[in-house]
Amino acid sequence: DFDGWFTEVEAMWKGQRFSIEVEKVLLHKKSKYQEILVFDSKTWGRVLVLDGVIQLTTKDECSYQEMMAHVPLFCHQSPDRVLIVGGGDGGVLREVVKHGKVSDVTLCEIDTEVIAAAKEFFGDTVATAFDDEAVTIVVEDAAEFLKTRRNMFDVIIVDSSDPTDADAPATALYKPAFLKSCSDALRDGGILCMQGECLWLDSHRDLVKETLAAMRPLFGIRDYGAISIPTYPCGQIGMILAGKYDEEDIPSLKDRELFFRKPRRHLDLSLASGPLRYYSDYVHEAAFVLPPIMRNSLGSE
Ligand code: AAT
Repeated sequence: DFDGWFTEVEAMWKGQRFSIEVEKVLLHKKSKYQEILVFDSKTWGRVLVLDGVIQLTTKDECSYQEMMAHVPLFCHQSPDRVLIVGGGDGGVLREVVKHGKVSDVTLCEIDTEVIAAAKEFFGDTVATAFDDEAVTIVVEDAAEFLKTRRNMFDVIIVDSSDPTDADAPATALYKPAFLKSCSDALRDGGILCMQGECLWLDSHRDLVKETLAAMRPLFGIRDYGAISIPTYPCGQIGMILAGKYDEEDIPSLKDRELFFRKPRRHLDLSLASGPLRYYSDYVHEAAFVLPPIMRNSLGSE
């Protein structure tokens, strides 16, 4: 039934299909947790697919990976210890290690075979920082890993796949218990940045609203920023951001509303291994300028 095209079909975005023309399949196997597919495409570079859902193409991955890393890191005054949840392809990790201030990055990925596939097929593009001396890799379900961690991290980036069904590995990461674990694992003033799905899709928008509501008692400040990415569903994904502050820490409502919307620090590009392709100060600020249809769909948030 293979006609030279990969087509993403998924119940979370029923009624639509996105296809990419395949040049060559490089890997197709089942791991303990999911089906892993890597192929070279005709026009989007090399592609990683998990359980039928596109995780990245080398042509547009820069937008998601750079924003998920740099928006929370530049909102933090002095990020020292960072946790990446998921992200086994190494792309967010590649961005985090560009920050000289970060002395310690832990990546907690459930599926060792995703890391292996990333090293083998994306070693010179995406999986470039696994050997950095600041990096510790943990192969574990992050929902379990975080249960026992307290006041450890300045920034937690949840670069997870979608909670496509009850058994999907990422489903636990969108539950209130996991958000509570993240809050406990952050130091005061710490920042959580979660893969924020797509506001054009009803199922995703409901999930974003539920997540923001569940964050309310745990995090004094919350926000949503949008990212353009052609090969994710509908071409848009978001970041759900939350700050571990008490309301008394930042008494002004305006200051809380604006907290994430301007970078507090700037990347010294001479320290970075190469220029950034998507993130800039302007793009950081622009991510939070949501069109009314999106801002309104988030309700009171
Ligand atoms: N960096 C862009 C790609 C991702 S990767 C998502 C990763 O999260 C996968 O490698 C998956 O194995 C891992 N993962 C899923 N559940 C868990 C868990 N419970 N603990 C640790 N790691 C987990 C994101 C793509 C977004 C797709 C948007 N449609």
